[in-house]
Amino acid sequence: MRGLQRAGRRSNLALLGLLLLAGGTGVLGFAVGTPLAGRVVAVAHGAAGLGLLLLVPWKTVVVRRARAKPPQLRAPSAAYWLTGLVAVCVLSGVLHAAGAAGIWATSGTPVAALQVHVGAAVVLVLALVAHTWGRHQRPRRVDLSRRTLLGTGALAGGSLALWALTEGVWRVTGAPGARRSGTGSHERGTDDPTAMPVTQWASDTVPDAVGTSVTLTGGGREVVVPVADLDRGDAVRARLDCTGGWYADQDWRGTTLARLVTDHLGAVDGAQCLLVTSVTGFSRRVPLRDAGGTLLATHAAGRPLSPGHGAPVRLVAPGRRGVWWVKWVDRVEVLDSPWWLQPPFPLQ
Ligand SMILES: Nc1nc2c(c(=O)[nH]1)N[C@H]1C(S)=C(S)[C@@H](COP(=O)(O)O)O[C@H]1N2
Ligand SMILES: [Mo]
Repeated sequence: MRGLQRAGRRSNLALLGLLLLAGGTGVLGFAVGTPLAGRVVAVAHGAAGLGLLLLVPWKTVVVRRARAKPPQLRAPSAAYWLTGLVAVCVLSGVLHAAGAAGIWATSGTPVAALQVHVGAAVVLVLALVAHTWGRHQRPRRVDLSRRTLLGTGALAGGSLALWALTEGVWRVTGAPGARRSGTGSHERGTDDPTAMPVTQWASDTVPDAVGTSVTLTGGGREVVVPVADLDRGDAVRARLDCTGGWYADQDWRGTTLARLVTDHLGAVDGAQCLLVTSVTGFSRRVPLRDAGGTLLATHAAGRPLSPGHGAPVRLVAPGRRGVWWVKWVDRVEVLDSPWWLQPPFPLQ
């Protein structure tokens, strides 16, 4: 009985650990944009999610045992809800990874599986908090025992093996999943902006009217720069990688933020970051050190931007996720406060 209890406690902790890891890497995955960091986070996320499947047999024992207790001591049917939610999360995650996301797409934006995944995950977090509330497990000596460490290692190894197995399946079957980027995104519309999805972060919409200039402020000065003066031939090939699960590589053209500021304002005392704001109010603060590689782009693949993609001018922030690539830029402000003084993700 003791052994069973300990096994139950251990599988509960392992379950919670994997869920926290899956949730944490899920959120982090939205923030990383570079190939290596994206890869590490995406692998950890996939392995943690699939590792949950390895715990199913053990958790079944725990739940069965709870059922055998008098009703007032039983885990409520929350267990079934949680199991269902985890199943939906894992299944939609695997479907997205495989590349089956487009199946449910109705509006041309093939992100449905991922939306189901994120939606179910949010509900799962709430349900999990409700379920574990009052079931505090105080850390015990045994948690650091050799056996526990071995068990943790076995679970980690098994999870990674499961993840590798799915990747192998995509390769052997030729599923689109085999061609995903390091962050886990599927390619859509590289070198063809017309085939690239038009995506908004949350509640923003394509504006009816946009300006024909960008207002630049800093050091107590204000300059209105006509859009026509923004095509300075600064070019960069960069990947727009949306957290909705797709990416596209394009040749972008316009002017770097560094050149914009130098040309029109010169040196600005105490400058720390550049606040780039859309006509819609959507904004991001870009660190000054990135200004040389960040573009105000007027063209993609040699053609002027389409309205959906941010015409007449948008931000191109290489190495950062799509959510940083402010569309329909209206204002650029040189600020003497740090770039990280902003919510990690926009609120609109
Ligand atoms: N003004 C504004 N800019 C925005 C967004 C937005 O909602 N509003 N969404 C961002 C997100 S999440 C992405 S992925 C890209 C999508 O660019 P696209 O529609 O040109 O593909 O724009 C970014 N720029
Ligand atoms: Mo996005």
